[in-house]
Amino acid sequence: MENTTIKKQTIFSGIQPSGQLCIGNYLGALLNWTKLQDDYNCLYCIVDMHAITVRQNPAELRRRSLDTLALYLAVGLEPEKNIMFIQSHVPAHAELAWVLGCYSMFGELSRMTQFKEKSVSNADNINAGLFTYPVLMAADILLYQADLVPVGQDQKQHIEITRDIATRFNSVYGDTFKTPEPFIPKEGAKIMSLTEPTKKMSKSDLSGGSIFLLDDRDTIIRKVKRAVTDSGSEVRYAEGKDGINNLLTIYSCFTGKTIAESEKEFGGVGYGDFKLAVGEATADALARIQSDFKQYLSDKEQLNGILKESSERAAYLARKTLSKVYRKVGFYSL
Ligand code: AQP
Repeated sequence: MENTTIKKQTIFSGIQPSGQLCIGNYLGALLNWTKLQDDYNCLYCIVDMHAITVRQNPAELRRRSLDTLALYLAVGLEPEKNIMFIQSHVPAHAELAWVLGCYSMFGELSRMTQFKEKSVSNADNINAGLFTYPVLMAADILLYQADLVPVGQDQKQHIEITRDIATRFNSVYGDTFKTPEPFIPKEGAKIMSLTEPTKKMSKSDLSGGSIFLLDDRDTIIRKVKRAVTDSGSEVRYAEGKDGINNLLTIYSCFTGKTIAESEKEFGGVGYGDFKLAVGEATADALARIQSDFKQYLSDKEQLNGILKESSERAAYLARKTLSKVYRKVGFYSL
């Protein structure tokens, strides 16, 4: 019989524990991850080293790192199928980032949209880590020779620079890194703020524009009711209707319906009733995640066990790439 065994491809992605996770993180990243766990070798990281590029409260950062793992589990990521670990537990990330920093150009890092945006929102703390964020992200991905990186649209530029850094390194030293591809969901790739629908929803926005995965039902419905829409009255996906487009996207993602089906369902329905339906669909979906989250969080020993085993597996894989890189650049080894 013909051998049809095909080696599974590797996937790497991560989320910063820089705030409560929002439905942007869920629909743009986590939901997509759960669909990949059977067919790929998946590594899902909690990127605490990235998080400190913006000032964090230490106690909260520590707590949120564990909350994030409990959320990974609550959305359906299984520890047997995925390596789920905390970035700072695997020192190879920082080590490779230093080397790659020497193959990353000031000009290309200056062009990163996230750096420009975060320089505005953190004008009092435009630190070097914020600037070299994409280099650390490149290290995260390249360490595991990832084939695919499932991210929201906002991270596409960072995958492109990762590819450029890998190609540059490979052209000097020969084949060392696999050049990864971004893997962006068709729907939910960019969930927008409810209060400013031209801006992406973000976990660090506390002004009411973001729905957090742990928000209670009333809060979710109240936030959606207050969502900015337009002066029209038709629930239709169209140019210039950013608020309605965003709500339609959220509704379709949570109900599994297409945008066209959702438009049809709300034909002739006013914005008020539509918003209520979006709020309820969101709250229903999140209620299931929240109850599982509480259960996982109550067993700290289990969470620590997963982190320990996963970081050992990740460190083993990372070390292989790092040793190769150190040899190629000429570091003396004992
Ligand atoms: N609004 C969004 N729509 C779709 N996907 C999104 N992602 C984030 N926001 C949206 C995706 O979530 C993953 C993790 O993001 P991150 O933690 O690396 O940081 P981020 O992109 O900077 O997310 P936030 O929520 O905006 O964090 P803060 O507020 O701390 O800066 C990524 O795959 C991202 O694409």
